[in-house]
Amino acid sequence: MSKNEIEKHVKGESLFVDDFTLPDRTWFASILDSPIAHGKIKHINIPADVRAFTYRDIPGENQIGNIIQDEHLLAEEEVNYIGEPIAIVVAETQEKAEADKRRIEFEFEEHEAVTEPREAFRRGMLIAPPVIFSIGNTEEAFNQCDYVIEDKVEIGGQEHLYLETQASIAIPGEDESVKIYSSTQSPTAVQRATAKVLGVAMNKVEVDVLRLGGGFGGKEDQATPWAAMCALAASLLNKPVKLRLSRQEDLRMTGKRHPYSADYKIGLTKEGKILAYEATFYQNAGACADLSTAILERTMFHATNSYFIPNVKTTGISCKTNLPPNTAFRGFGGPQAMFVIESAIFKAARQMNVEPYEIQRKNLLKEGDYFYYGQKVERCKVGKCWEGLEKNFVVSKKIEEIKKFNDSNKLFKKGFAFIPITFGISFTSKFLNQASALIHIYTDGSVGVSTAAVEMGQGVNEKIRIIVAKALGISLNKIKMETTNTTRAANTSPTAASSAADLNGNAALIAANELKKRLTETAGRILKTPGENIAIYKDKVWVGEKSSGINWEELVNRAYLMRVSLTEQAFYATPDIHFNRSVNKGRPFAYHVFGAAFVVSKIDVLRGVYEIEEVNVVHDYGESLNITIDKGQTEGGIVQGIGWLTLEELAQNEEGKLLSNSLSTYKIPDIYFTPKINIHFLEGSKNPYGPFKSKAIGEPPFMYGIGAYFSLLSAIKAYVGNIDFKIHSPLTPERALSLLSKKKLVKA
Ligand code: MTE
Ligand code: QUE
Ligand code: MOS
Repeated sequence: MSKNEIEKHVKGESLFVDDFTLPDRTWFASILDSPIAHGKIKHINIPADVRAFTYRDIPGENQIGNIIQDEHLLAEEEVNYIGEPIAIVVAETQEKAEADKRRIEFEFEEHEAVTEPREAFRRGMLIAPPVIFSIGNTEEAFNQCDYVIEDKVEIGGQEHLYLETQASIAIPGEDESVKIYSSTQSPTAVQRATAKVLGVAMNKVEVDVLRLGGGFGGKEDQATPWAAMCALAASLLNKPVKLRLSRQEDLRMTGKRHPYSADYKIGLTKEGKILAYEATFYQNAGACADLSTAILERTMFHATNSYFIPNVKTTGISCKTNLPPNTAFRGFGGPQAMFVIESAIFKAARQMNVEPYEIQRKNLLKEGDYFYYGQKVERCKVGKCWEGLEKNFVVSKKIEEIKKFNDSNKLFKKGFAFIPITFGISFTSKFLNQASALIHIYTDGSVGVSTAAVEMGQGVNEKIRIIVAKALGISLNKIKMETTNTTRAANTSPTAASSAADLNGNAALIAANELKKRLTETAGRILKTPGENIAIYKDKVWVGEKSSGINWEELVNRAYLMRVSLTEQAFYATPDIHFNRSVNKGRPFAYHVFGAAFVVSKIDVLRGVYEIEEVNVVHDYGESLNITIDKGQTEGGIVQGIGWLTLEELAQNEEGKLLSNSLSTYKIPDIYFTPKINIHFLEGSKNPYGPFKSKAIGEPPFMYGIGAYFSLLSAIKAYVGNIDFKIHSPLTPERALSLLSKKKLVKA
């Protein structure tokens, strides 16, 4: 019997890297990191009795950059952010490694640090040349508009705060090989970077991943350095080495969701039709590229959220600053883009003296429209989801009640906001849209499935088990998901872009269908009837409607004796996707996920403290593989999205030092802050690109959190009146209070 993840988590039986039994003679590593954001290392003095490795000890290349080769594993002469790794200190115990680290003396020459993206842009510090996406002619269109609104938006970053910090164990083997246990979303990225650093071939590096205690994008590119440092130390010492960051180290040294600063210009007719939209996104990339360019590109794709706009021009600028390299985080740049257009609509509504939802509804995407990057809008469900809010939650009545509440309450005000979402599914780098699966059926009928998918709490393993069980016609408990291992699934794409269940599930489905076909033919041979008369379901072999008396275990064992292969490997590559970067047009996404939410909030006007009361959602799941998992992903995403725009504030001082460097200064939503979440599963959606017509779920619900921000602004407006606000996220209680204080108090 194989248990599912939830059961193991609840019973405390799930293992994480820190729980693994260590081999004898394992040493422990601690990382010496830069205390300054920008400068030169003048000298480092490592005492003779301290074991430490610097870039000089690297046998291969000191380079771990993925998309752009601009990231050292260990700093050479220059440091570019606080927390940049300089040396790996190793000892027989963790305590000794840390004590030894404190005995290392160093001297720096400090240079000026830049932490703001617009400042970096002014100085020409860019990760890559700016990118422009456009359609139509915005300048001409603005001339035809009755309203044109221009403004700036400031968007904060976000700490991933996965429960399990970055961790890895490396065990050296014979012939220059190394085996790495890593908490990574991208086993192949770890394998490739480690091979490069060690100067060995990729087949010398085996990476194994059991599960992650959360990733959220923070272990896509950024699990790599820790695994590579661990492997480097293991290889140089010829001993197993464990490296696990403490929470404070993890907060200090790893990158976060990108903060953005943006300019926009939106033009509308007096009827509320959006005719033109321009936006410039200044992305705060941090000190190296990491995945920033791919993230910025997704920002461009989602610039118009769920709206059809005929004239659009967006500019994306990835700015290099002296902060840890910012990285993937649920939504991958999409949420920032959607926040900017929602800000523009909020401001336009103020100017036009209408509710934002009137503009939102009037401009929703319709079947057959085109996204401004050239993709046709197909199987569009956003209008259905929006209408579903009234049908399922009678939101018009909720709005009436909110108005009544505000009329009769002075010290508390309620607000509401609608938020539609449209999120493209596929990696926008086409080559990443591939996956493989390897299925073994053992002679006792039990099944082992390996794919490239990494389980990180999102339920991908359970979804793949469900797919294989359905396809083979056997019960779930016969199927075990194996670890994600580079020797069983090679050249893996990261588990990311919400695509892991689609890509790996489709690969597993192909493999399972092939095995099923083979076993059906085998049963036909045994029962002396053509294969097409045979069916396998409920763990039994059936001839037509009648049980054949042969069960799954017996069939498998007979097949083995008849020398029929009980193993299948399969490959899946998403069809129908393409994108031409010379014109920035194409069909980058296999499909889109749609949804709409209505968010109610309440604010204490004297204190600025608030509550998000309820989030009502109609979401398009396709045909859900598992309703419990999909509901959990929706709820988790919503709470994480609300946290990003409300409580979670990353504070740095001008020298680039993280001030919100512990959980007492960085606040995330807890169970008391979590709103009531009501979810309606949209009916009648079938996704031709998903296994068993399902849809991806991991990232899209995060963006319902945007509704919480504008719901709070609506509550603040109910108190201060229709005055102008600066849009600056997160809307912490402090910031809310400062907006509330703008009320002009008239003396009686
Ligand atoms: N859910 C949990 N519990 N833990 C996670 O780390 N990561 C999110 C999302 N949901 C995450 C999660 C992110 S960023 C992505 S891209 C998807 O899960 C990835 O998994 P999927 O492709 O299987 O949906
Ligand atoms: C969404 C994603 C990713 C993405 C594009 C998306 C992602 C990712 C990459 C990427 C791109 C180019 C590379 C590379 C990775 O693109 O997670 O190694 O060379 O890693 O739309 O989630
Ligand atoms: Mo998710 S940000 O694509 O790991």
